[in-house]
Amino acid sequence: MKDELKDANFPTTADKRVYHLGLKKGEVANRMLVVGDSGRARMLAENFDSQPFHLRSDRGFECYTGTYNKTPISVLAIGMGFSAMDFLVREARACVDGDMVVIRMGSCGSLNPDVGVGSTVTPVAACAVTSDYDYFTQEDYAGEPYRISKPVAADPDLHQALFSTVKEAHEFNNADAGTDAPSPCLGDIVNASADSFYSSQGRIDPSFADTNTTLLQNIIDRVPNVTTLEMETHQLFFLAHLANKRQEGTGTDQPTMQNAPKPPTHGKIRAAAVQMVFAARASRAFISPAQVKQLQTWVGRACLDTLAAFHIPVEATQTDGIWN
Ligand code: DUR
Repeated sequence: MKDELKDANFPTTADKRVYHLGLKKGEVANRMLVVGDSGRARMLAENFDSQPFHLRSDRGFECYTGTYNKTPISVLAIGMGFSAMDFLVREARACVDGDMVVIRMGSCGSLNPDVGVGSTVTPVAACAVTSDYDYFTQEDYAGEPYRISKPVAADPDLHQALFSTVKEAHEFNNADAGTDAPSPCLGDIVNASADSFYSSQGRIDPSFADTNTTLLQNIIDRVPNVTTLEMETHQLFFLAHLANKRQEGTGTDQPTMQNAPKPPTHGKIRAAAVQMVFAARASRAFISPAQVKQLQTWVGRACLDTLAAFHIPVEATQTDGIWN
């Protein structure tokens, strides 16, 4: 980003590009498919009707915008973790008018031995597992080393649409055939999103005083239906929740904002996620590259099909754009 940045509160360039994604209005569609991996994004963009717009920001965020079944969609690669998802949702929000429909497609670990490598899971909700830093640095701290939040729900309509499309594709691809372990397709489970791949996902590392030997059991005991572990979905569902609260005109600590009108060009954020099980935590199995390729091809198409078919009211769509 070579241009001078304006406004420390929400930095943008002179031509209104957001600081980290490098995008501006018109370059990103209302319908977004968000992944972590750059190669996965490139592969998904091969499904577009024609050569898409592509931008890679200096910070490594990538955006492909094109049409799929004649409907504008953006595929975004954001990397990993809560903060990457935070940049995506907040900065993409600033680039899009109307409703945002966001599906996160990513990999995850499984806590359930019956949900093995190669399974697909469409969680109804996600909780956050975060380190309580004071536990590790303060003497006689009364709290626990990890905080497990209450789950935040996916958008019910988008979740339902995504799950039924994924399930249909799962059956069509006969995804269980030829695998040793069961690889079911589930839609009624809860995800736990962690602030580390290691400590807060209960991985034992003798190099660090993580104090996490009972963590996985604690998560299972406290979060009903918890099945998967990854690092982004809670942040997506949580930010959609905060944006939709503002749309209702509630939920801010700034007195002058309490009755302020919602941002006039913004609509709802509707979010859902589908997760592919790469790591089975009980058996320690990890997915093979060949299985990844096969799985992400059909799950990716199911996500694009869901986004293209999902109804957005006409008044809540972007009017300008590079695809016009
Ligand atoms: N992921 C996990 N834990 C797993 C498997 C996959 O967090 O056990 C997801 C989240 C993150 C990336 O984006 O994949 C880390 O490999």
